[in-house]
Amino acid sequence: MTTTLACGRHALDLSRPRVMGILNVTPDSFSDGGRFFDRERALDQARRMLADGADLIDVGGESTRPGAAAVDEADELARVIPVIDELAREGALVSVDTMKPAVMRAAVAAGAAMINDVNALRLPGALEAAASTDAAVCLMHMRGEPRTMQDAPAYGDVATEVRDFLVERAQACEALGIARDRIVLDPGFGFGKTLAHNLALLRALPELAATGYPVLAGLSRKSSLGAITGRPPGERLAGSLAAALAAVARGALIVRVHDVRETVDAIKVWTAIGRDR
Ligand code: 7PJ
Repeated sequence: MTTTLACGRHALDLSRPRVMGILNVTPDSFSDGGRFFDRERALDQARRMLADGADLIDVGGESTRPGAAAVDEADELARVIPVIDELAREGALVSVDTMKPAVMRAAVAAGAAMINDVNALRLPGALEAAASTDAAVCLMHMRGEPRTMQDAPAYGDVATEVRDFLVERAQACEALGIARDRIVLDPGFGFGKTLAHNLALLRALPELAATGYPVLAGLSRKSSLGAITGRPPGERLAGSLAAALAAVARGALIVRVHDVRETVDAIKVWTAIGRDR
């Protein structure tokens, strides 16, 4: 089966796994260089990830890490729109990581070709905002909200609950006119999940892929890898590569990562070995 994801003016060929580079456009707490400095730093990092083989760049201006506070809409727009505009002008396939309908619309108007929503378009107006564009949408499962989601999350059968939720959200998208070939599903590793939940979701990834929607997996540097290895975020590269390959081997077609160069190499080797699958 060959899958092509319709992303606005781009068509992303998913006949092999693709790498999404993570670009956080948040104020640098170690500098007082202001917005221009933050923007140039972000653009440099995005260009480096593209040169390293990233297929798309996920631009985010709101931290959704466990415990993070919400960001004001005007601040989020001011952070992400200039960066999206410039990267799209340079020809990159740009994704916007946001929950807010107004940011989705402005980002697509500035050239974003994918809307990546950790909230699966559940905020009022988000479904309609996405449907008003021709961008792809990544629907991610999250239990609760970032501020409190790691407070004792509990499930019956986590893989089934996550899959059923995502298929229901995909159907809600299709009902509003978002074509099936624009939809990506993501189990949302670390978003209201314990280590055991994350491992169960990874093992069950083939069942999510069997829905027929392309699957995106984001495990890069996440705390589950820290729990397994005892390493802080900056030392989780090896764990992140193992997790990315495990996800790809179980059917993920896009991996969302910080370390693009290393992940691209790992997937190239994995793909070469598996050519005759
Ligand atoms: C994810 C995301 C993820 C998608 C973040 C982090 C936390 N979007 N945004 N999937 N994670 N689709 O990168 O550690 O797993 S922010």
